[in-house]
Amino acid sequence: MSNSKNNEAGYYILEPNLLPAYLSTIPNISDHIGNCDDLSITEIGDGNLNYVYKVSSRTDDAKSIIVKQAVPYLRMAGEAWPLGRERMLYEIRALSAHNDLVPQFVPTVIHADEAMSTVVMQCLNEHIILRSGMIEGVEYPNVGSHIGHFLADTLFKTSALSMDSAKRREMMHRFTLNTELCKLTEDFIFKFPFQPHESNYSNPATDRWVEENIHTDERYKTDVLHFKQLFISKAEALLHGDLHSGSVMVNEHETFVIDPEFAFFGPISFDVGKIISNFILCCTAHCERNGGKHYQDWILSQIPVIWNTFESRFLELWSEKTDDSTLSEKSLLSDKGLGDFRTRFLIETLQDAIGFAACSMARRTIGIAGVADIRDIEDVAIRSKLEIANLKLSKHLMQSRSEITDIDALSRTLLDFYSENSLWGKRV
Ligand code: ADP
Ligand code: SR1
Ligand code: MG
Repeated sequence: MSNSKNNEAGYYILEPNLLPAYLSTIPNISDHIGNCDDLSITEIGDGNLNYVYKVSSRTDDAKSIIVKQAVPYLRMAGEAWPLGRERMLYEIRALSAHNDLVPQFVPTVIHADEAMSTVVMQCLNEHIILRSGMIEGVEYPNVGSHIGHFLADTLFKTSALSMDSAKRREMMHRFTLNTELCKLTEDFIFKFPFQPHESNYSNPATDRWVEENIHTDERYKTDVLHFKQLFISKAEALLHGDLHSGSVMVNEHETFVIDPEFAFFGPISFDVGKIISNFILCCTAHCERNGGKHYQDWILSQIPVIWNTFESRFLELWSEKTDDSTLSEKSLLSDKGLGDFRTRFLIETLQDAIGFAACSMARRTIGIAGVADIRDIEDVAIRSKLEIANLKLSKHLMQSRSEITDIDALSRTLLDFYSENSLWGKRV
């Protein structure tokens, strides 16, 4: 192949017909999919950026793998929007780091090919995307605690609370140049949704409200800018960087976190806030979807489960630390001083997570990359009602975050908002 998409040494786009030959060069691949001449290949990518294939043995579907390749453009926009393939390098590095830290929550990597911007990994055959399950109103008994556990372990163990100074800087160095994806976040989460922009989504029933209550609200936009600055400048831990409910795969028992291509060293509260915002967006959607109040209650119960598991596991890891990290400071502070430092750290993380959640809710409502929970609702007026509700809630959370000093206060704030705005669904 010799077109512009295939013009770099060692790289070509893995069209489905090229996959068998490519896979046959991977040592021991037959252990995973059997004979490479007898494969079933399906493109299952529903993400915004890359191509994802499920490759299975024709005779045994249990023998399946996932092949994910980055192409040199943004999939959702097409070839006219170039995007460097380097993102796969960071996905490979983050998957490897997460496999070291929390192997129970991430797919196993079978083969990583930087030249081809491709990763071959375990196929989560018995799991579905959390967003899809939540849209259908499925309650996953372990998902909140698994997400909290994933957050605590990945974030604590890559922070200066845990790592030795030099090792941490070496690790940061391996993620610092995830430039293009950080820039996507800077623009598509913290900028374009908050101003008129050609990439923004439009619902005629919502547009005017956005113009009058978002684009002209200097106070709110100043807060958004504050969080953009935090995102850019607070290199606290190795983030997943795109932890929404489309990056989590689940079943009744297990939870896996996929798609860490946005990984970089940023504020812990960004990952925490992003996933919480996705639970809130889905909660609002079920005011009109089939889950109704019953499912909304379940969703709202999971937010404290995520936070409480995150907090208790984070503190457990912290208290186990001996004094070899940059910030554990057992030799510097008394137990009381250290306790105060920990308390302040966690309150700040919660409040910043609420601010990031507010930004994320607005971008998923106004920006190009919406969430199916809301965007797939066909009735324009109903969709608009939910969009405006999410934007009002974003503003409310942004404004009240400094008064929220524990997770119960966040739960009360959410409950009050849904009650005061008549946002409970019919099924109870
Ligand atoms: P993108 O980077 O384009 O956002 P994702 O990594 O989110 O792509 O993958 C797109 C879709 O492919 C996911 O929503 C999921 O349905 C499927 N997928 C990705 N990884 C796996 C996996 N390991 N096992 C099963 N399905 C997967
Ligand atoms: C153009 S922005 C695309 C979005 O999709 C990814 O999942 C990230 O959330 C990114 O912001
Ligand atoms: Mg992705």
